[in-house]
Amino acid sequence: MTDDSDGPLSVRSLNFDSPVPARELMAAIGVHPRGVDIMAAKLTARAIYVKNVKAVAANILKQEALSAGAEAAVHRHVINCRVARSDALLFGTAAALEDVARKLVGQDFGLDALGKEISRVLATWYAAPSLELKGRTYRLNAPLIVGILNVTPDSFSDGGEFDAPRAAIARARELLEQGAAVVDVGGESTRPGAAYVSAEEELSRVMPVVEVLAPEHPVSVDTRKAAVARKCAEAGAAMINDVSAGRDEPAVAEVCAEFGLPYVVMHMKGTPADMQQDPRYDDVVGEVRGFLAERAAWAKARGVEQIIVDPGIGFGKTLEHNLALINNVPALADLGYPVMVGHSRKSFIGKLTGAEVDGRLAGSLAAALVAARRGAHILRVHDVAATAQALAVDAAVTRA
Ligand code: HH2
Repeated sequence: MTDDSDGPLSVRSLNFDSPVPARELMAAIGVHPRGVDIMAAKLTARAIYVKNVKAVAANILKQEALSAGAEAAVHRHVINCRVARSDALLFGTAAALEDVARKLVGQDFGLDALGKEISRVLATWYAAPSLELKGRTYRLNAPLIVGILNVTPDSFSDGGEFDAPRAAIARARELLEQGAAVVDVGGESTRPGAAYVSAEEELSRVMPVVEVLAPEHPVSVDTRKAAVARKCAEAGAAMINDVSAGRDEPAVAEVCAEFGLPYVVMHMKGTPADMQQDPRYDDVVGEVRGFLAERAAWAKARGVEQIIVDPGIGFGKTLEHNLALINNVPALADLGYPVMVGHSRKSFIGKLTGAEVDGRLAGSLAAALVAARRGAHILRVHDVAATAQALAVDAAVTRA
């Protein structure tokens, strides 16, 4: 192709999964640095799901969205107020959505609060949270890997493999060398149908490992029990991972507050004993998000400073629920807390592919990459080396 100028004129398609190459290209074109900032916000379209807006407010939302160059899809009877309320799908470039939020602030009919909430959500899209573990700060703009170490006789994947302390400690060191930032030590299996373990029994399993590792390395402890959390915190544990989110023993949160430890609150419907008996939700993403927001606020009110939220893949969820939660990590990340995803080797991969537990590596890596691209900040995995490699290649290719 040519025009009347000197060189050939050409056109080609680009893909910008990450804004980094686009910014670099704009700089190479010679765009003013301020222009790069302004235009980067117009690069990709994103969507926000607004639930339960009054019809009058939905009409205004639609008008403001259109005038900002965005869109708001609302119920067709909003225009004549034949419905009292409507959900809205608001979408456009980040720049346009910011404009919509600004225009809503100060308006009636609940639009002021909506505008402020949209602004808050938009801010979470750009600022990666950070996590402080044993005095070291991790900026979570790339996923942190948490390696799983179950010192149990009955965990679904590695049960019985590492229940002797020496084997467990060696395995932990291996996970750290392979790229885990943290090792999550668990002394009670929470697989579906698992039996309850006493605090004494759990302590006898985890303490020999935590006592050796925690003084040197970031160790997380996967426990629902305050007595276990406390002893491990005293031994130097860096984080507490509570699959009951403080509902079994609220004092777990107090231990985290007292020792200044990050606290993982995970969603589970029911208990490990009954959670897989016909779990039902009207809106799984909305309900899990609401639960995590409530538990995070609860932990914060008890003085916990660092909170991590986790949708609890496989904990009271069908295959469809698990898939929806992994695909909708953005709906969890916009709560403003780091999001952990624990998909590794779980049964949803078996249900999709027919693979047995020890044949689920490829499926686990695929889920890890999708979760990471959707904005998961922490991945809890068994296969650390393979996950680190997959993430490194994914990050390098999308930045090229
Ligand atoms: N999954 C398991 C255990 N603890 N903690 C968080 N935060 N998120 C999870 O998804 C999660 C978790 C279950 O997996 P695993 O530890 O491999 O098995 P088991 O519970 O049988 O020990």
